[in-house]
Amino acid sequence: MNKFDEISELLQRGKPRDLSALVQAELAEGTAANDILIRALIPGMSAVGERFKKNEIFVPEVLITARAMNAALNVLKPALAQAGVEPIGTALICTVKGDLHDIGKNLVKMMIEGTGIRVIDLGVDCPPERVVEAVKEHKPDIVCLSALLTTTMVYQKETIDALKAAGLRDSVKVMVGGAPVTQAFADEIGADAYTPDAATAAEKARSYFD
Ligand code: B1M
Repeated sequence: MNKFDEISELLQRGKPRDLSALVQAELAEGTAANDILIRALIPGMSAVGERFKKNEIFVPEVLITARAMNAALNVLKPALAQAGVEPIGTALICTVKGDLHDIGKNLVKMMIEGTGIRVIDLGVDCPPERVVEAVKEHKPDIVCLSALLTTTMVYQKETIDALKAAGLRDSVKVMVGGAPVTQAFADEIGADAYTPDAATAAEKARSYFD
């Protein structure tokens, strides 16, 4: 078994301590954080998703894996985020109302922080009104909305509509993403950008300051 398979295996078995130790050891040996992410952790989560879909595993097992994934992401965080100097701008990020998935959001947050943008994280299950309040309070340049469920994507639209109703829509760029989200959906709801993954989201966010 190669090192990436080993990391993926520990993730799928939901072993946060062993997983964090192995990820740390790989970083110390010079393996790139991005390789660990793309060749081990993300495929591991996809495998868990497949087994969840086929009813081979259930919510408690997926939660345990999610905890292990977040532990591994915390180990990768310093390597993914470059040491920041003065932030070039501010972004708000959240998972929309009704949606508790936070791994993708956390990853997008880390990668955007890595470009020198300060990120304020409103967490999960974030209703449109809370985003509006936070935009008033923090005056961000960008609002990032994550949705993992077909039933919660609609709150990306509702959040954009709430920003419009509050007269704040033109003060921010709205970026949307998450597994069920597409470019067509983003266009339909009037988002400024759709990006399929965290690295592209970070690139796009950075491009607003070029
Ligand atoms: Co849930 N779940 N889940 N789940 N879960 C999915 C999403 C699902 C596809 C599984 C499946 O059936 N195969 C399915 C959704 C079906 C659908 O709507 N199309 C599903 C379901 C049905 C559910 C429940 C309804 C199950 C139930 O209770 N019966 C329930 C809903 C709870 C709720 O939110 N209200 C539920 C619960 C859970 C757990 C709590 C157990 C757990 C989440 C724990 C946590 O996040 N802390 C969980 C998990 C872990 C998953 C899977 C297995 C993995 C998601 C994940 O973290 N992927 C997922 C199956 C899958 O995705 N294969 C599944 C890894 C992560 C790195 O990828 O989040 O896609 P992702 O993020 C990517 C991109 O999408 C993008 O960048 C990231 C990385 O490059 N991106 C953005 C994400 N957000 C972005 C924002 C941006 C830009 C890019 O903005 C700028």
